[in-house]
Amino acid sequence: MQKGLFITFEGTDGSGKTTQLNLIKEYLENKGFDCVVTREPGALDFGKKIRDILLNSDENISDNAEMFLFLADRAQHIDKFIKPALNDGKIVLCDRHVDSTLAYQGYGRNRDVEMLRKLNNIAVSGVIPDLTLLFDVSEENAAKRLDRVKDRMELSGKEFYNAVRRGYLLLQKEEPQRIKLIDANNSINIVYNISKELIDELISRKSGE
Ligand code: T5A
Repeated sequence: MQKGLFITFEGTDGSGKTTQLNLIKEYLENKGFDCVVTREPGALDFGKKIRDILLNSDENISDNAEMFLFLADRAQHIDKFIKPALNDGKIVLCDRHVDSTLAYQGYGRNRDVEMLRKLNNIAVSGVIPDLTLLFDVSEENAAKRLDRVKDRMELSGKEFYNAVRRGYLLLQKEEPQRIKLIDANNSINIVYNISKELIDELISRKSGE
């Protein structure tokens, strides 16, 4: 049985989720919690190879191949890293997880979202995030923040970005208990304070169960 806590950080590219994940890690560690930070794709050696294909390949990767690569990375990551860490009682902070596939491959690439949910369920074999922080940012603000060389996914264009963003907002409406929406157009500090409150609420709720 799972003893730890599983918290995922989601949002479009440039939403600032990695910045917040690192701040939350420090916050929780200062409070004495045992945390591990991880990400999808590419947390493990197996996944690093997949990440390289997905983000850096010049090849014209088909939508199906892209979908299965993200899912393969997740299946291995859950089995070999996330599940064992949760069973050890750790707080797992994960940069992107199942909702990225629904938002990017589902709403972004127009693949059947219900089919993707089923495939996600196979990949995670019963492990569900206790909390998902969704960082929502406008396309203009994200573009300013990502003023660097773009990877293959980031080169998919404005229309794709907006479809992914809308997809995330739909996912949040469907699961408001698990997915908490944060306006990430705000400063790092404001976003951090909101994130901390949501994490504190989760911890006090879980410790009272
Ligand atoms: N993907 C992933 C799928 O399509 N399907 C899947 O199933 C999965 C798992 C992964 C790509 O793969 C896709 C989604 C992605 O396109 P990645 O390299 O892991 O790619 O990239 P991202 O997760 O998108 O991470 P990024 O680093 O691009 O963006 P973040 O994490 O949103 O942003 P962050 O925190 O690194 O910040 C970016 C910059 O903004 C500043 C930071 O200082 C930094 O300079 N910043 C702010 N500036 C102003 N105000 C704020 N509030 C700020 N917050 C951060």
